[in-house]
Amino acid sequence: MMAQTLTRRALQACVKRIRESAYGRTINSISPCFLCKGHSSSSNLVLTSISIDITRSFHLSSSFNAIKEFILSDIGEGIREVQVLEWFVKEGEKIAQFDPVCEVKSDKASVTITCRFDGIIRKLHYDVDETAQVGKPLLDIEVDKIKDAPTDHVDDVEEVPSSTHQTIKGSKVLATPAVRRLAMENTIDLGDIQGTGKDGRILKEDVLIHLEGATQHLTEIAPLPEQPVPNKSKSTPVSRVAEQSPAIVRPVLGKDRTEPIKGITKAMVKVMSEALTIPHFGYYDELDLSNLVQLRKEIKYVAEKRGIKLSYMPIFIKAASMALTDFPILNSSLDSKCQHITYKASHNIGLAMDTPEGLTVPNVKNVQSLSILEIAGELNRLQSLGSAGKLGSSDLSNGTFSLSNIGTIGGTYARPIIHPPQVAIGALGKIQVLPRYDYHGNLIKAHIMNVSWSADHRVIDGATMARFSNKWKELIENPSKMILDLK
Ligand code: CAO
Repeated sequence: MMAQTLTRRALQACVKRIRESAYGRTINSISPCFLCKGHSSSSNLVLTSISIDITRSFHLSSSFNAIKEFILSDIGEGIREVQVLEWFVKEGEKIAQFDPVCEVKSDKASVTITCRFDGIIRKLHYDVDETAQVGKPLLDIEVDKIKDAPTDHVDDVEEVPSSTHQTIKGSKVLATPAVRRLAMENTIDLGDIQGTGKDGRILKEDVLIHLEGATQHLTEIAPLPEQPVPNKSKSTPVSRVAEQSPAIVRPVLGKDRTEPIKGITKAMVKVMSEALTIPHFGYYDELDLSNLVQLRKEIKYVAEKRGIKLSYMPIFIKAASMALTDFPILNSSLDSKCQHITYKASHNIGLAMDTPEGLTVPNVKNVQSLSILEIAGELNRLQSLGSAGKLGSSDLSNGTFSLSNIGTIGGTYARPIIHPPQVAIGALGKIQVLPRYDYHGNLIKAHIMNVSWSADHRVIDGATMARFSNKWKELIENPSKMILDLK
């Protein structure tokens, strides 16, 4: 069939001829989309003789000069819905392929969606803050020309699955989908990376080296200058203010506000509801951190010279990993039917992080093979990303054990909730200077911190939890003992 062998150019020529012959009659605008089957318009009459075959052989025709629905495709990680954070385009605006369209956020990470088509934005399906569904239209675009129409293969993007095209911003970047996903998960623009593979192809190693460079850069950032202490002498004494201004009782203004649960809070609802099925066993103890406080004073500046902020947390994390080596059941996961327990090879220690958007739990991977300084560098990176709301799903997934240092905010004891499918978590209280008796019965000033453990009592008994805690405590209270087993 002649029509079956039509190339795109032939189709354009054909349309041009039809347009020419239509001028001056009732039809003054014809585009290839009229060639599709079932299109109800008077122009169908003109085209009946060829429409069926052309449609069959050139299936792109249905989208020309048509309103094309831009479907929000799979972002991966089982994400089914996202919150629209910001639109970069407006209805009526022109848009080109790979232009950023909007930023969306799932309960795991933020992603910039880029356009697949050239055309004009006709409809945005969601307002900012609304929840967009994966697999449903995100916006409608009027596709303007044949060359701009979406094709079954995109020439300037190699091996791009639908799940990752969204984050690729133009240019001929050669990389496999796995590499693109790695870059996406770490919010890396592939355009910033020099590929070392064949024809400049970007390899996984290139992304990892780039990521390492970024980590290095983050850890090199100088510590924030100290906040100036307010000049108390200049402030008005409270008693005088009280004398001058009589108390005013104001009526409550405004009204109650109801808003949808979304973003990190939504993730918290899910995880915590799941955790409700776990019978939590609580175990609490007190630690004397006086030796550790002294040690950190001495090594903090050494770390600073290497561009790394060293808090207590990396030492708590490393000690936890060393204790987990002796008690692997605390670094395990339980399947949902409680039929199997998996002892995890890696110590991916999660830390509850208080971010501007709420509680999130990124994890430091493979703590068992990291030095304390390396853990500190990684923690610095996670904190920078967390405060910018840019933690990637790889940072947030596959944790095997968790610590929650609520003591940076305050408090002594807490009741931490296990992050399923993990089986244990520890909450650390505030380090306080308190009076205690030493070994010889002398009253001394001690740096005391409380720890609260929660364990899944279906698989962990109290004695195991207590022994683990004792091991961890021994290392934290006597940090010099850690040296022997440090890797
Ligand atoms: N008691 C007293 N001071 C503490 C402390 C503690 N338990 N832990 C840390 N500090 C100190 C740090 O050493 C640091 O002091 P310096 O500036 O002198 O070094 C300061 O407090 C601030 O520490 P930080 O917060 O920058 O870093 P960190 O590594 O100690 O903690 C993180 C990191 C992410 C755990 C912490 O920032 C955080 O978010 N904590 C809150 C966790 C939370 O919300 N838990 C509740 C979960 S359930 O909803």
